Amino acid sequence: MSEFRLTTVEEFEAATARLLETGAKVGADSWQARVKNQTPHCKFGEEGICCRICTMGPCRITKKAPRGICGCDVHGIVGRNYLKFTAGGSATHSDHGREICHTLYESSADGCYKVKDPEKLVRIAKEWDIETEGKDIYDLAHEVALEGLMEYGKPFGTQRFLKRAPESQQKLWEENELAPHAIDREVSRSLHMAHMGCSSKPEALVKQSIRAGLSDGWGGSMMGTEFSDILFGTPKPIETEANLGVMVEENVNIVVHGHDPSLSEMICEVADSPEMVAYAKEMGAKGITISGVCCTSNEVAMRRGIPMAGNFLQQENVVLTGACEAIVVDVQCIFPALGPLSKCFHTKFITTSPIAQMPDSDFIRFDAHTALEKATQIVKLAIENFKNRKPELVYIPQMKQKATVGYSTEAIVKVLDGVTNSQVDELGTTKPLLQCITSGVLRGAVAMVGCNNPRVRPDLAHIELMKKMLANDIIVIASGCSAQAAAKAGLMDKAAKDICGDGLKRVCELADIPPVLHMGSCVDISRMLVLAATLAKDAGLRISQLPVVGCAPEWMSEKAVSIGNYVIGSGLDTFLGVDPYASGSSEMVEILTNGTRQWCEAAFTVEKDIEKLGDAMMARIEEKRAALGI
Ligand code: MSK
Repeated sequence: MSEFRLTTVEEFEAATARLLETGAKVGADSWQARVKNQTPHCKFGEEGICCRICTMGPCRITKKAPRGICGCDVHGIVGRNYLKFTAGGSATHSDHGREICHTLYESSADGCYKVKDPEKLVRIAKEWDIETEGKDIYDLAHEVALEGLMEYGKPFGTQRFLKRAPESQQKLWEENELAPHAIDREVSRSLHMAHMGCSSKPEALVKQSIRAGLSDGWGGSMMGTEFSDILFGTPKPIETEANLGVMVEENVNIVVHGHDPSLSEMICEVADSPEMVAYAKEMGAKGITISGVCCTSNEVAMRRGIPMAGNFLQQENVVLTGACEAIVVDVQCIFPALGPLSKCFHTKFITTSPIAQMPDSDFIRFDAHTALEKATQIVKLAIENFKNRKPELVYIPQMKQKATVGYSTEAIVKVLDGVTNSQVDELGTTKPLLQCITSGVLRGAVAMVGCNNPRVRPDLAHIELMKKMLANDIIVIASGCSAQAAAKAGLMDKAAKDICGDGLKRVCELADIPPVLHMGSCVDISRMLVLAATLAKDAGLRISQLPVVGCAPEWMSEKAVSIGNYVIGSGLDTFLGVDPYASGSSEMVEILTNGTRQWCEAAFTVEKDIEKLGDAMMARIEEKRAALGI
């Protein structure tokens, strides 16, 4: 009998409660307490009906005051807020992608950053019509990076990676004026449209939201993913572990948090060196443990098997263990609360990017030229901090699960080759996966993404929805904090096949995969776009015809709205468990949940009840199957 057992959300919560007791002893604040202080939330904000884009207001829409001072109605106000939200997310992901372009540009044979996947570099250069013959690999890297950077501001033309989509999708984008131009231009056009006295027509605002989202998904994020692969290697299946129990009491614990792998990769590289391990021993520790939180954790887990301490709402927990010598962050999803919290313990809160500067942190500026030197400084600081631990505050919940991660699109295609008996003539096709879907062995696939959020019981929706999909032979691919929720629960352990329906269980056994495939970080949702595009092309279908849907049941950030826009913009219905501050406008609700179908053949469903959300996803998958006659 297998000893496999999923970890429950109740167990996560019990561990957190124990950590909060430590927090109470030292007077630490927590997100749980701040949620209480912030409740009830502002109704106007929740419904998206407060406008503060000029100083005539702020204007709030009520029955008595149905228009703002400029005369804008509720639909225009909600639409503009939605577009600004999207633009914030698109800018953030895309700027992450730009940083990676710069890192690639700085790569050299004797520098801090090298090219680890030259085949991918050459493949992308050819895709972009860049001459590769006889070129030094670093000359080519610079050329590709420069071309990538031009995607942000080029005056003419649309995003290069759009050509990866099936022609039918490209046609839809062209016909409906959704094809994004330069990435920065789409963000800037969004802010322009949402400025006082510009667009107030919901259709126009939603269309621009989709375009700005697409410039993220098929532009900034896709470059972030692809160029990270070139620099740090394209992920392949690798074993790791997840949850707070990955921190080791006897070791120096360094937690990396944020998004950009340029920092975390270098920290891992340095911490692994014999000199640093020896130094840690000299300082009284047994060794060094690097673990991660949020997407930077996903990046190093996928490529190095670095364990995942937790996801977004566990970032305070790693400090509350009293065993974290340093939490090292770059950009995005970092609680400013980590500053004051770390002061209650011995933990060093180290910020590294001019983009995310926070009070009560040690700022050690990180860049491509000095990466090795700065990473060494950070690791040494953490090691030297080991002696400052307060033993009476140390408690690491002994809770962790095994996980197999590293399922890039390339890896998925490769592992599923073994599933069917048929000879796969052409390496790199998704035909075996298609055969599983067509035959009904798998009913379809769900892309589970996004954050966790105190608005819903954290992690519960991710885990319960995944279990439901697996039991019904729907394979799950996951990224971001959703992937970490799955890993913490044990759904990325290959033994989790035992909770799947017979068809999926068989596929997991034949391909030797877990039923939830870890596809990476938030920018790696671009991998999901490539997978969906390849499936559609190999099947001769439009993306919208595939029995595949997207789901973000606990999302919270602007980036997630941008993602939602590019996922529906690419033809995949998307199911949300949290409303995007749009419920105040009936017109906006209608467009987002139905109207967008006329432009991109997909729309959102918003449903807070997890059971109903899961049922709706399965019903949509079955509808798509029925339409295909499979
Ligand atoms: S980290 S955007 S909390 S998924 Fe990418 Fe997690 Fe959401 Fe940040």
